[in-house]
Amino acid sequence: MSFIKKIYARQIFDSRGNPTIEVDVVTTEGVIGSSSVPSGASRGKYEAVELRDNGMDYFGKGVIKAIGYINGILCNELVGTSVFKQNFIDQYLIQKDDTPNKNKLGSNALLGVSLAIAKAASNTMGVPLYKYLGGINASILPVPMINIINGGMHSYSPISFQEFMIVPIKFNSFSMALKAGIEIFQQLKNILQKRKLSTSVGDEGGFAPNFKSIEDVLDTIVQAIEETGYKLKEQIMLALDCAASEFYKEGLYDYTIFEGIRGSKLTTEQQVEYLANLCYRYPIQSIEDGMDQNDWVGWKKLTNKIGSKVQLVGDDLFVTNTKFLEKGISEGIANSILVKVNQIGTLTETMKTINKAQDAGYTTVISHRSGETEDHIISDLSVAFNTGQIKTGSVSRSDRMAKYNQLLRIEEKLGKFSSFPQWKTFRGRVNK
Ligand code: 2PG
Ligand code: MG
Repeated sequence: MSFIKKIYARQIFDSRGNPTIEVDVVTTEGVIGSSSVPSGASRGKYEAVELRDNGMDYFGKGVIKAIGYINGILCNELVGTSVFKQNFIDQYLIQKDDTPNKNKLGSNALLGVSLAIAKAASNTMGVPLYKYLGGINASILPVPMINIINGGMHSYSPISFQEFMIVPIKFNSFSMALKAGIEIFQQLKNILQKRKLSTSVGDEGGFAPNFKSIEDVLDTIVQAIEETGYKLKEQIMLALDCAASEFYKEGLYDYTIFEGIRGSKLTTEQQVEYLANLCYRYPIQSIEDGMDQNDWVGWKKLTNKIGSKVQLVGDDLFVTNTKFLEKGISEGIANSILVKVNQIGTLTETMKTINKAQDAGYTTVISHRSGETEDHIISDLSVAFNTGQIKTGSVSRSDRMAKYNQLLRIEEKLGKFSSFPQWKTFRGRVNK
């Protein structure tokens, strides 16, 4: 047995230079488990609440209050508990907060502790985190959805959709898939330079130039894939995160918010038609948040229209919460869920959501946040829980590369026991 001797939190800074929390759990044997907490920009309305100080410092974004809860009450009450009691500790954290959206102690305080406990436990056993959590079942490397163009809330590019991703779908290993993604990203840079467009990057490390339209972005990505010598559809598919809740205003999908006068305002029906049309014109394998988080009717229409062919991922819609996911499953809405640990606040609840989705035949995509740190825990979680897919930004900037690099280490460690699911991890249209 190994018991908690001390829990200590400090303020560190994320990839956008905003304060966040790092937690160390120290055991009676002197082992340390550390974790840090990510933060989103296009947050879902029903996510667990991130506690901020709202004071004078850091434009209100300080996390000193949340740190106070960790170093005070949570540390005092958890000292002496075994680090192997993850369920018990998570249950304690949930009850201590005792609000439906964790707004009392803050999901950032709870998550920091929950994840650091798991790290302390795996370090105590001397096994990697993916092994500690997943046992001998942990062997599937995730297919990455690589976000090479950043729009929406993640950049100043005048494009409504937040993420344009490439999906290296037909490769024999994670490392080969990543290689393809990196080469396409570099070729995309060459193309942008030739067009005299900016190659500076947005919050998730993807380029964010002044494109003419959504179609211009997609055509340019297709050009990069083809010029790199990879086969569109056969080897590389496309994926989108529309993050539509960010431009749904007064009952319309309002493209003028990000795109100015060249944008149009679409009704729910027109938005469904537009997305279906894009899937007809481009090999789009996956669309996340194509509809607003409260437009369940629109989501149903989209699912009926293209859900048998395209992976439809609920992010703001499900917020990693079984309550919303259950509604989606029972109403036949979407067919996939984005999983973000800080949307729900504890490791146990994250696991429950993944299990529920997998039981219902929904695909699962583990995801970073736009504000990240060097912590690469989501890579371990993707292998431990067999999510099959990961979304962790572009292939630039260390906050994003940390996750890919950790997956390379895991792949190396698993050796011949690792597998890469290719198209099997997706639902719907795939060129096999
Ligand atoms: C998303 C995420 C991550 P954010 O919408 O899927 O890409 O963005 O962390 O800003 O909510
Ligand atoms: Mg999203």
